[in-house]
Amino acid sequence: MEFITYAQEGFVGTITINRPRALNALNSQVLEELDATLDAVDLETTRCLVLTGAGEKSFVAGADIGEMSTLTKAEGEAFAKKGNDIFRKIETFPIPVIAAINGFALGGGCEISMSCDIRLCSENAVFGQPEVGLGITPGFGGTQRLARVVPVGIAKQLIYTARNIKADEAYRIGLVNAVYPLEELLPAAQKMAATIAKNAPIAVRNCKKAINDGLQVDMDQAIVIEEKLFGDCFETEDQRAGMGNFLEKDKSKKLKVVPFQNK
Ligand code: CO8
Repeated sequence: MEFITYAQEGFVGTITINRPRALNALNSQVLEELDATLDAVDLETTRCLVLTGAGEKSFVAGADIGEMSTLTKAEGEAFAKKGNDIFRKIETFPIPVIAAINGFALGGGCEISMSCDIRLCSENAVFGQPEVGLGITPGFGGTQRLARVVPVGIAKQLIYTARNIKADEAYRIGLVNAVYPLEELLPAAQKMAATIAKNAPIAVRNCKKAINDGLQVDMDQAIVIEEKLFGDCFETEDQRAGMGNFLEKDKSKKLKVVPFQNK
């Protein structure tokens, strides 16, 4: 791979978009390599992912403007679909994905971060959907996900004005969960991922699925989704070990040593 690196430590995988000379802008090759990297994640041994950008300046400065500049209508639609399919793969990935946003998160950069479960950023992070200034709409899910992550009026203001915001404002509007000094960002994201990875992996996966799927339907259907995924946990070793630990007051049997068990 030329533009993506993958590193595994314990149960945590870190994906780095590595095209710093173009501020990690997403061209077709980056997207294809990212797709292949996600497909190659070993879900038997990986319980949480961290997604970040190479360098100290940019997470992802958007889709590649040079590549987009000559697209026809049909090619524009196809390029949007290519990004959307991969971002949706991240959003529905079986395990949690934490975005460690280390600088510019503009256009497609803000959009890819919003397909992640949790967003943490550095103090130098800058967010925005500058597309209308380029004569296009956000095309990698920005019109849909920003309006679901922050209040709809705030999303519309950011998209219509194409104004960039800094980390403190992103935190204030709820676009990110926390802001760190740059050098602390990746360790903090990996520490959070390791904390998630200590918990029962099937239960964590089922929580992600319950939240994601439940948000797509009304509350009556949503609680049925939750009930089913809750029930499924009672077929896992982790449920027996986790509750057994509590009842026996025996802390020696940690969930993290219970082998991953596919239903
Ligand atoms: N695409 C391609 N190249 C980029 C991009 C980008 N989005 N962003 C930066 N680069 C390149 C620059 O061209 C430059 O390359 P070179 O050194 O060869 O000239 C290099 O990265 C460094 O950039 P700058 O010199 O501009 O660095 P500055 O520190 O001066 O500025 C900025 C940093 C402010 C981030 C500036 O680079 C910038 O404004 N970049 C563009 C940001 C932007 O508008 N992003 C949104 C793009 S549109 C989008 O993402 C739509 C997504 C949906 C697509 C739907 C498909 C149809």
